[in-house]
Amino acid sequence: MNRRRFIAQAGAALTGAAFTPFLPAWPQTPPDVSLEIASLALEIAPRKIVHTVAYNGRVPGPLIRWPEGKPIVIDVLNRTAIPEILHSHGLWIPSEMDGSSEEGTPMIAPGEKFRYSFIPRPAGFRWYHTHISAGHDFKRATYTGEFGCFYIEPKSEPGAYDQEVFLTLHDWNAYTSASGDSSMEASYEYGTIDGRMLGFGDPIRVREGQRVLFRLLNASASLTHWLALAGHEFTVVAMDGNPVPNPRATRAIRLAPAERIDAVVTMNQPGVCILGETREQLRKTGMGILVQDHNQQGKPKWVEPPETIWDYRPFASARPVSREPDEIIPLRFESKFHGQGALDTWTINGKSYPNTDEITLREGRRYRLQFINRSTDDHPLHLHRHTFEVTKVSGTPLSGLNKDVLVVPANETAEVDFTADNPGATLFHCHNQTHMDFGFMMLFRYS
Ligand SMILES: [Cu+2]
Repeated sequence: MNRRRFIAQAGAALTGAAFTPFLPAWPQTPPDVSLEIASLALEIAPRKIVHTVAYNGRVPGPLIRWPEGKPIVIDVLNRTAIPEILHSHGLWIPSEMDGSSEEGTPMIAPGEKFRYSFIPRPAGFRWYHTHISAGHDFKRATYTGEFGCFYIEPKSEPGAYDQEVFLTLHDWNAYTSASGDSSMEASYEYGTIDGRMLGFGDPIRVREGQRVLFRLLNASASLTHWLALAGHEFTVVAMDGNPVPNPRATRAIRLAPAERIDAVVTMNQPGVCILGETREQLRKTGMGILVQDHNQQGKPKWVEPPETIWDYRPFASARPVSREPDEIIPLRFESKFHGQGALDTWTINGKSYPNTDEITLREGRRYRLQFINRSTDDHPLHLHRHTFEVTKVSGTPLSGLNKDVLVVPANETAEVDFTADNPGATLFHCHNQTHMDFGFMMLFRYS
């Protein structure tokens, strides 16, 4: 709308019978990014439709690519019937902009708009997603298509690759099914990469000998995924957007919910290849994408990777951290079984959110979180607004591995250190949507 028409309409409104006051409540400067949250019928394969919610009518939402340190303004309009909120995952931003109502960011009421403005940092592969709870409604929150990649460009990009490809993994149409110990967990009807089932989207086009940098995000609400690419090797260069001390090659990659991996692949197996879930039953739900050499046709190739156990340790430095923390915070995770067919509830040090203890941090101090997983589930643990250094995994000290999500396997322990350098309420939770919604969450506050 141009200015003249705007004034004309405002005038018409003033003289009209149904007078509504016209308040200039909204900033007049245009945003850098506009996101609109609305229902979407997403065709993940011909005539296979999932009914979901997404940003700007697409899955994933638009890639936000932005220079580190340059202020950004993101307007989010909520066209759904429930309050929404946008979390910027992995960024060092104020609590009021972080997109967590528990930290104090306002919710966006149905039909309303909210302006997020902050300085994106640190550089690297971050992402954005909804941060509402789903409870028993598996059509809400991170079960939907409300996610997108957020790449914060460093001042200088090493650029040791020929092509960059962002890929997002997601699972759809969740239903509850009994796990081995007869407690309930989510299973899914379909899996997609970038919103399409294996074989139904555009293939990734490459040339033989090309070095392709894959930026992989698992945006599933609760499933951990394993990926392989038809015999190719992935050289993992970053985890959760942060360079790893010891980049090394692997035939299969494990990505838990909310984790990211940057990996370089030299395309040295011609033809059409499947980049997909290593587990056949999940590949059959659609979790995969074709990688095609420009000049080649043929039957898509799949090569089973050698049996792999994922281990963070080889990517880190084997030297223990030199600095001891100022304080150690033990966090014990347990589940409460509520009977056959019911969802478990979760406790941190014996209490469920919102009754979990609040941890008080002092600015400038270095803290060690001691994760003690006394449950039979793996947990992708996420700390908002800070980056932590993984300092111990399965009893092995290590250093240099900086992340914002860490998987602590069933009945294992791990330790991470972080500096309290971003005052404000800070949420800590399991990134499995059901675990989070049923108690697995706590707040850190600064004194
Ligand atoms: Cu969990």
